[in-house]
Parts: sequence; C-alpha cells; structure tokens
Amino acid sequence: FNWTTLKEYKEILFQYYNGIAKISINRPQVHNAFTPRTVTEMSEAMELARQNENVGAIILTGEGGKAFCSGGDQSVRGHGGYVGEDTVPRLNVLDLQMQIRRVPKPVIAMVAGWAIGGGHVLHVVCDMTIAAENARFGQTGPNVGSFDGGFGASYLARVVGQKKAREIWFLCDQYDAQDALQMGLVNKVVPLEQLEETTIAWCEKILQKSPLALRMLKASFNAELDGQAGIQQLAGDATLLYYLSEEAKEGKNAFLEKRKPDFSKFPKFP
Ligand code: 2NE
Repeated sequence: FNWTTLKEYKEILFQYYNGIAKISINRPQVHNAFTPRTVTEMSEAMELARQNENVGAIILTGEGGKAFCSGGDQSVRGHGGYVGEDTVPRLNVLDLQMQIRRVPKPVIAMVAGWAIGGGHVLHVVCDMTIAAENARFGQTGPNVGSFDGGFGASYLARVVGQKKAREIWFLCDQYDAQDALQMGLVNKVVPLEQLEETTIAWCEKILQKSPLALRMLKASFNAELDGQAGIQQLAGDATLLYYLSEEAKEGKNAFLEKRKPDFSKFPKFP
C-alpha cells in the first residue's frame, strides 16, 4: 500500500492512504511501549486525523509485527506517572483513550503480536480490532504495580463480560488470538501477512457508508456507557444535524435580520 506521511514524528508514524489515516507506535525495540512523548504524538495525530476531511477511518497499530503495544514504558515510570523530557510525571494515555472514543470516525486497532497492559486497553477502546494469528492479549497491572480501573476495567467488562474481565485482571494470563475471538475481544483473526490488507478492506467498506450515520452510531454506542458526557456527545451531533435544517437557519437568519422568526411553515412531526 502506498502510504504517504502526513507528519513526521519521533516515536510514531502518521500516514495516509485512500481516506484512511494510520497512527503507528514506532518503538519496536520495547514492543512499542509508550512514553509521554509517544502519547502526545499519538494525541496530536488523532486530532489531525479528526480534523482532516479526507479521513474517514483511522487505524491504530504498532510497527514491527511483534507488538501492537506493551503499555507504559516502565523505564520512564516515576513517582506518580510516566516521566517525559520535561521531568513531569503523567498518565496522558488516559486522555488518548478518551480521544479514541470521542473522535467521530471509526478507529480500528490492527494488532500483531503483544497487546499488553496499557497497550491492551488501547485496543479495547478502539471501535473494532483485527488481530493477526500471532496476537497475544492481556493485562499485567497487578504484576507490575499498576491498574486501569477506567475503560481498562469497566469498558472491558462491557466487551467480554464481568467474569472474564475480572479473570483477565486478577490472573494476568495471556490470551491468544483465537481465545480473544471467542470472548468477543476482537472482531477477526487473520494470518499476519493478511493483517494490513484485511484492515484496509474493512476501512474501505466503512468509507462507502454514510459518514453522518457512522458518526451518530458511534456517539449512540458511547452514550449509554459515558453518562452525561455520552449524552453531550450524542446531543452535540443532534445539534449538528439541526443546524443543517432550514428550520434552525430560520432562527439564525431572523436574529441577524432583526425580525421575528417564522417557524410556522416547519412540520410538527407526530
Ligand atoms: C510483552 C511481554 C510479555 C513480551 O515478553 P517477551 O519475552 O517477548 O519480550 P521482552 O524480552 O520482555 O521484551 C523485549 C524488550 O522490550 C522491553 C523489554 O524490557 C525488553 O527489553 P531488553 O531486555 O531487550 O532491553 N519491554 C517490553 N515491554 C516493556 C515496557 N512496557 N516498558 C519498557 N520496556 C519494555 C513483556 O515484554 C512484558 O510483560 N512487558 C511489560 C508489560 C507491562 O507490564 N506493561 C505495563 C503495564 S502498566 C500500563 O501500561 C499502564 C497502566 O496500567 C495504567 C496507566 C498507564 C499505563
């Protein structure tokens, strides 16, 4: 595939192909563990992908074929978080998780190799996951003195059920791609050499669909789980649709023209 670079980064690749943006962690020497900088770069790329009108689907992945992401880089974990070049400890991956949920375009995790710890949570919060046969999934928090009780626990439980989610966190076992498929943790398993072409084929199917319908569906799936923030996202999309109507435009035009609005011609649907 003829990927073109959208922006150069130090710890990720950010590329574009045919309506698809690909954000790829580029630290294969540590199984794509993330530092605060990796996450800052991913966040910026995610925002750029959101703003780019040519992008209709986003792939999240890791370079090297051996790991999607192994979570926070333990070598920079300090007192209170992961420490970046500015010496400030952070857990900025939590903001990235929110961004993945909020971006109104489907995000697909393309997983080869390890999706472990905070890296596992990243694939969990993506809208869908396509796994290579060599994919391995699991949480490690209670082994390494950490946990993600946010989406990493509560949303995982929505995906695989309470019993399985508790098993995943309490035992810290590793699960292969078939296990993951069986428990509904991934959408599809393919041979490693077919991973990218399959993910792109899924994206191309998505790109044929109505972008507003996809946007509303993503917000609707989120709304139930995200409480008031979920309702805000869905309601914001309803406002967007309303702004497109002549009825809403009549209100704005009347204000600008310093006259009373005339809403009488608009239907009062049953
Ligand atoms: C992923 C796993 C099971 C792979 O094992 P293996 O044996 O295939 O590879 P190996 O030798 O462990 O890893 C290769 C190199 O990558 C580094 C290793 O230290 C090793 O380096 P060298 O010895 O070759 O120099 N590496 C791998 N993962 C790393 C990491 N996360 N940080 C720094 N270096 C890493 C095995 O590597 C593994 O268990 N990795 C650790 C997984 C883990 O515990 N991640 C953190 C969970 S906590 C978290 O992510 C988190 C959170 O809980 C809450 C908020 C934010 C983050």
